[in-house]
Amino acid sequence: MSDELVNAIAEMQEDEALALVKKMLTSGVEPTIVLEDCRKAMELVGQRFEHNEYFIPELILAGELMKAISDEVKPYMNQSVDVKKSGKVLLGTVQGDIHDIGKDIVNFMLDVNGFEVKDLGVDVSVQTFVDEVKSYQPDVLALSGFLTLSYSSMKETVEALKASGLRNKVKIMIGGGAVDEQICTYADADAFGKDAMAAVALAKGWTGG
Ligand code: B12
Repeated sequence: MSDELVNAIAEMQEDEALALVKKMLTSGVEPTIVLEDCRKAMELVGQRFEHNEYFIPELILAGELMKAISDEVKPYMNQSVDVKKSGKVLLGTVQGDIHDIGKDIVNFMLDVNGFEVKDLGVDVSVQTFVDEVKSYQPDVLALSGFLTLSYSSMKETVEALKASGLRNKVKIMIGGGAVDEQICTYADADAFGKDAMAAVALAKGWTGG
């Protein structure tokens, strides 16, 4: 069934994809498997975009479809994990970047795993992150970014926190798209996570949650 879902999403067959997701979830397939299929499908969409087979409208459609699927998956995640608030996470997509599908998955995975999450949305300015770290006092700051240009926004955000004397008060994790260890070193974050489960594992590791 998995390949079917990957293909339906990548081919923009919206109704078929949603029907398959519902069928998988009601027949007991783990929600994380559905999300992994979505990730594979988005990789295909990205490749087709790079090869000029897909254009911006397809990216938008894929984005909307991912959001609809996330809404289907969310209630199943809630059922599968025990809820106890174990720390505060401040989350946002960095300046210049409006990709939020991955961030939203990170948000709900942290939420269902017991974290209080404040989501600042997309294209969040460096100053907003600094102000919010000051007032919300999160245990963890989670920066998301999918564009190459987001790496410098991540670095600038960390630098601004250092300049404000807040850097040592918060653990910083970064993620999204092609973010890796190298970007983590470049931005001087504490860790990077390749997916939402990694985000949860990092946050738990830091808060003892
Ligand atoms: C959908 C999409 C869009 C949609 C976004 C809709 C939305 N609401 O988010 C729209 C149409 C708006 C869009 C716009 C653009 N896009 Co776009 N987009 C994509 C696409 C196809 C999928 C991204 C996605 O959502 N994937 C699904 C999620 C679930 O993926 P995921 O990485 O597995 O997510 C996990 C991890 O990233 C991790 N994670 C995420 N955040 C965090 C944070 C932390 C702290 C941690 C630990 C983990 C973590 O957890 C997630 C869940 O498990 C990608 C291609 C791709 N393969 O990624 C291109 C892609 C990212 N886009 C690209 C481009 C170029 C653009 C545009 C510049 C196009 C244009 N010319 O206008 C604009 C940029 C607008 C802007 N300023 O941001 C390029 C980026 C190239 C680059 N290196 O800079 C890509 C890679 C496509 C490509 N191959 O060329 N895009």
